[in-house]
Amino acid sequence: MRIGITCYPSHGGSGVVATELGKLLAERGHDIHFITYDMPFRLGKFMQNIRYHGVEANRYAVFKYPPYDLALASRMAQVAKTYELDLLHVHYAVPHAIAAVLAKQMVGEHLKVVTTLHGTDITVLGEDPSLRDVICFGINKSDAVTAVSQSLVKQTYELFCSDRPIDCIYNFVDTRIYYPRDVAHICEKYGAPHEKILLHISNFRPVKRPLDVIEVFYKVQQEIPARLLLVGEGPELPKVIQKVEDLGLTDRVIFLGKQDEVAALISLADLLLLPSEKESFGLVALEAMACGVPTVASNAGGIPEVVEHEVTGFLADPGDTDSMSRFAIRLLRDERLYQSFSEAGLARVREKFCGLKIVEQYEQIYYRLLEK
Ligand code: GMT
Repeated sequence: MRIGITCYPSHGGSGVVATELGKLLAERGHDIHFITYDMPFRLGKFMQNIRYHGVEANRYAVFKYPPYDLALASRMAQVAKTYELDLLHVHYAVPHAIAAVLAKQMVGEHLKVVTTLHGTDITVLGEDPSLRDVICFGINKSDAVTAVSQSLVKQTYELFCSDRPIDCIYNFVDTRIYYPRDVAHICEKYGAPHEKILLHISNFRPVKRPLDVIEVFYKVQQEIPARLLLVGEGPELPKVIQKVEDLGLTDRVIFLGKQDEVAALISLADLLLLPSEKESFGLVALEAMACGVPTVASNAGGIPEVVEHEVTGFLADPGDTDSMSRFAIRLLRDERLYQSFSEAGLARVREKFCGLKIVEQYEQIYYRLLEK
């Protein structure tokens, strides 16, 4: 098949999933065309059947806002015509689904549109009156819609009262990249051998509750020698830095900023913290599981579909940092429990979230549409 993929190319779960899916589809012989405003950061090495088409919005002086959505729709249509695409698979509803529907109108009915909902495009933006109707339009006019967890499927139905079918296709990890790596040689950079390493990776937006990460860590390090690695940047970061200082944790917390390759960093950690307010899936918890690292998280949204409570990690209500720290301490102190969580996580990844199985589910949807 000839497939156009549009996503946010910057750091973020939806862009990662879209890029990894494109790479796997290319490995299976499909022609993949990324249509994005920048090269997706995970695209990596050159592959003959992957092309990149940039999107540039005109900044003409009359425009208060450069018309990116229209430029995207126009580029999608252009690429679809030139390369005779069979379908556009867009990740994140706003504005990608709407731009794709517009492109389809320019190109013709034969161009199919698949929209994958990732979370905040529904749970946050879907509640914004300025976007609600247009998101609903994008969902209803797509030829197929998928969501990354059952929880997100349910929330989409509730918010939009839509009766169009939405398939749940879980996110996945490439286990050739995410596996328990031997990182002994870099461990000493981040902590002494007797110290446990806790890790948080996010975009530091309020929905991730990064201040709770610091609270949990504060309680853990009172009981167990530990360090905290923080990966990513975002609006809450200044508050996080302040809290780290206020609690006297400066020499225990390491800020690593944005990182492109996190597999080795994850393998370095003993525990991942993900105390989010909202989370449709929690890709980073899956990546951690694939590296044999258990997670202590909130039970928000789709997280319980990824992290099995008391089997591969522990879950508590968002904001309940007392329970989260108690769970973390219990897990870090009990070697046998830790080992069983780590092994159960690896098995769960193989069983439910392996790339090959997931890519086949997307292919089934594509073939179903093209046969129609
Ligand atoms: O977490 C974010 O704010 C980024 C967002 C994105 O678009 O990258 O993440 C969403 O999509 C990821 C990939 O499907 C999911 O793993 C995240 O759970 C989801 N984030 C939220 O629902 C808050």
